[in-house]
Amino acid sequence: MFRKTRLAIALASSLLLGTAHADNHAKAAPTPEDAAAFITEVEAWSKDYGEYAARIAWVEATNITYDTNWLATRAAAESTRKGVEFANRAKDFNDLDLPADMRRKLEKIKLGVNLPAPTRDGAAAELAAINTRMSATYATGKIELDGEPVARNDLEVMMGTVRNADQLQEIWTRWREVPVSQRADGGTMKSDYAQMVALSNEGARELGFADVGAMWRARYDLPPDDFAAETDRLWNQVKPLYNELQCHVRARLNAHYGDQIVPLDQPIRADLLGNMWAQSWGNIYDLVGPADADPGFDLSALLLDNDYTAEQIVRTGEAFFSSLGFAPLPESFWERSQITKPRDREVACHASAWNLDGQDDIRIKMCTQVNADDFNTVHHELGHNYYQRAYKAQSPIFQTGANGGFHEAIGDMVALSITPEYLQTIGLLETVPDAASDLGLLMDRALDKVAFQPFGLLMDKWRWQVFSGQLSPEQYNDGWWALREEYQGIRPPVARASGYFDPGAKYHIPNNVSYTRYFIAHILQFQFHKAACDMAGWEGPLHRCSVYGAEEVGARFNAMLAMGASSPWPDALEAFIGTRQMDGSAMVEYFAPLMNWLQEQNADRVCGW
Ligand code: X8Z
Ligand code: ZN
Repeated sequence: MFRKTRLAIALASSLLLGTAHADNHAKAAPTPEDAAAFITEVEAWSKDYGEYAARIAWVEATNITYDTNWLATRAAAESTRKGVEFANRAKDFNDLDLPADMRRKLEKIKLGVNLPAPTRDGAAAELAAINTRMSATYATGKIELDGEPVARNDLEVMMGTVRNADQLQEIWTRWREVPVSQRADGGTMKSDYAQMVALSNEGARELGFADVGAMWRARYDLPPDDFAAETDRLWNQVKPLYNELQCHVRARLNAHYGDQIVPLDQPIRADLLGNMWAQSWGNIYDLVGPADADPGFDLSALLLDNDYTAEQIVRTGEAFFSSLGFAPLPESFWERSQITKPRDREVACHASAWNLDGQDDIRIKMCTQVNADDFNTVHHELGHNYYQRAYKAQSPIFQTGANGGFHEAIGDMVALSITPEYLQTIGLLETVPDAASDLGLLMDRALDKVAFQPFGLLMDKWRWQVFSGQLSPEQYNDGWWALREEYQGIRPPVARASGYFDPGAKYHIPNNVSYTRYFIAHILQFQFHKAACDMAGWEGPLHRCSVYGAEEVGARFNAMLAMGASSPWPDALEAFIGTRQMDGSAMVEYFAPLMNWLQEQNADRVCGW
């Protein structure tokens, strides 16, 4: 089908050029040598243009101006145009019998463009301009509280510290005005988003996919429908635990805020959960933690009491990886990273990790604040950097995670080893709480990790519905809240008119970063952690296990990381933990004592929403 389209386009342009007569004989069937030459061409272009585009993207993300947006748009358009061309050409080799390695590279090339543009003239540039605009709107959108401008970064922190429901509602609603505020040209992030969906779907269909959602789901070495079913299977493993947690948290918020604000038969108000997106709830531990099992310390407070700086947090993260046997970060990491927010310019504060040259020029870009959330995020980002460096010897086509979930799980696995015992080892905590505090420690983790899972899943469920056309632009917001209610059991603090675009208030939507990767990562990191603790000979409860200093774990870990995406992900999983299946039971096992406690707490409560 697509082949026909391409031939038709080629024919039309050769007619225009008046050269139709010269090309009239049939093209010779491609050979394995042609395929090898094609792959070499893609690899060389990816390495060369990839570095150029990455440096432009870095300059833009760390200094957002008219000109850097212009440059970033140019480079993104060219990357898309070329990526789509390669994806199309890769299909020429569909019928060839090729070695597995070459076949895998060709399949990766077909899936290589995040958002494909149609091949017609100007489409890639138009799509790139839309994406730059959405991204810049998210990063730089201005928000005022009481008539004063407030940094977005500070608002995110306030959602975790403020305990006044009216003030929380105010911050929450202001944040969500950005995606619908009108530019001088009359457009909004919402109108851009709808245009982006139409254009990229057109591109995906030209490439032979049903829509962009199907293309994203195809990146997991499984047929797209099987992958969606796999995520549902994993969710069903964890859902009973989430439902108990939601029920308990609602009851405790009810005790704090009263029946008016937290009615016991309703989903929970999304602004009361300690996070701008209600995606992880660790910041309300003080309201919902078990009273008689307090671990007796608060990581944010410990960092402040010990005068930690942002850079020290990063050095601490590096030291953990060094203890596993990884080489120190290069000097250039320290010279070139953006660790704290610059005062004098606009930047994209959302944390990310980069490899600029496909080799050793690794960096993080953060607006690090000294608190527990960012302590974890630093480990998360460094995980990306160590993975990038570990697979640098692979072909550029394989320089990525075994699947997206692996990339997001590396640093998180390490952060699961931030136990009280570990904090004592590095001199942050004086006294390790005894076993009586275990429920508190588990609750703290569950508020971050278990609470996250339905959000991790629904972000892309929403996008799958949007890309498939099940949700029209008029239905974007209602469809979003239907999923938020169904999966998370939360609701907006005030009724949301359908004209709003609340999904656009979350970084990964305007930036088109697929999100199932984080859901998968939350499953995988517990599998990794359990296996790593076994390797290290740990015999106690999993939440007390830290693999700090376990070089034998580091060696096995590195074996998986060095593979990049060169083999299907079950091979990578097997290289590290010896099994080939993703499985939520490691997460369930980790939280089993908490599950028992939650069930007791909820025994006389009416759960559900
Ligand atoms: O976006 C991130 C990282 C960068 S890959 C900071 N995360 C998701 C989020 O913030 O929504 C990490 C957890 C989920
Ligand atoms: Zn990440």
